[in-house]
Amino acid sequence: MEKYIAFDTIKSLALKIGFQDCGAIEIRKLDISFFNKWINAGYNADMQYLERYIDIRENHSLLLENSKSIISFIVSYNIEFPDNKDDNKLKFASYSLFNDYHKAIKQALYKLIHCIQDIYPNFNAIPFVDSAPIFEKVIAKKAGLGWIGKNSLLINKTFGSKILIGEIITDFSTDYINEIEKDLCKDCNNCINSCPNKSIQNDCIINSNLCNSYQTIENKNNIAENINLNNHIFGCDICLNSCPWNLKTMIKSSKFLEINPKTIELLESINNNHFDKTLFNQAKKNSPIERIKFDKLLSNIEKAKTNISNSN
Ligand code: B12
Repeated sequence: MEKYIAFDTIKSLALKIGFQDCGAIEIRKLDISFFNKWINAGYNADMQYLERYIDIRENHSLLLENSKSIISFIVSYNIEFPDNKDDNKLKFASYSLFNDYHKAIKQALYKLIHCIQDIYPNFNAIPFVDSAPIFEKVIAKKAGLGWIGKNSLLINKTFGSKILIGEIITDFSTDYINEIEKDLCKDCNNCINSCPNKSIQNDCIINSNLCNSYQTIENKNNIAENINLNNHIFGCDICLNSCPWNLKTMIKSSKFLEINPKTIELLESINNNHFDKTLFNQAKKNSPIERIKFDKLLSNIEKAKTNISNSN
């Protein structure tokens, strides 16, 4: 029997589950010379894991035997922490307002795969979110879900760039996208100009060494003196918040992302100077902030406060 599924079937199930949109491409080898240049320039900082599995980066089909297609999905998260609206307060990146998106999106993708298998029992697929050596933004762009903005993030015309990406690789063929979105950043340079550390080297090229998101989450060593956290103590949304496409979005978040009230409480108590490790431990459960240790949070807070007092 031919292993084919109509793309409309996938899309209507995905929208019902809570994804904002999806697109499909035929799985093909990628030219990763751009990535190699990025690594050779040292822009991955200490994220050595990015240097591994180059064969899979080049050829995503190695992830599933007889794979035919990658279906890319986007999930909206455009809501802020209440404290983030006040420029004088310390901030968490808005994706950490919700339960851990890796788990939430993967669960939703498994749900989708099971719904498809109810119709096509031999549908074979593996879901991925963030952690696999997959070029998620490039795949999403090729699947017609948006364009790559100057801050290197995928921007969707309807949902902006506060979107997360997940994908499934399957051995079924489907109807592939035949038109990609054109680049609508045009002459806007808001993201480039807004970064306090000038981490955007050139259109689309991020130097992680200078990115507050890297510094506050991934950097296990002391944050360099020249870095200005600009009040950000977990992740950073400065380049996203300066993007006009994030002001136009109608849907604010996917129904399967749940707000975690404990992280709101944690941020408020940090801003009121009365937080402790117990609250941190409660807040980090099923939250993106689980990625850092309590001591790292403390040193981020200290660094952000030093930056604030140096600017006064
Ligand atoms: C490493 C990483 C980081 C690093 C490096 C950031 C970076 N821009 O690469 C750090 C820690 C700094 C980071 C920060 C953030 N991240 Co991050 N990160 C990743 C990760 C794991 C890998 C990205 C990667 O491979 N980078 C290497 C560079 C070279 O590649 P690239 O930027 O993906 O691709 C560019 C080039 O390759 C080039 N290119 C041009 N033509 C072609 C053609 C081909 C064939 C190829 C291969 C490439 C290519 O264009 C691409 C776009 O610039 C992805 C998940 C994933 N598996 O993709 C998430 C991901 C990119 N991050 C995400 C998020 C949400 C963030 C933050 C917003 C979190 C926060 N609020 O703090 C910030 C945003 C900072 C920023 N402006 O990038 C989302 C982005 C969603 C979106 N809308 O695009 C992703 C996709 C995770 C997910 N599953 O949703 N991140």
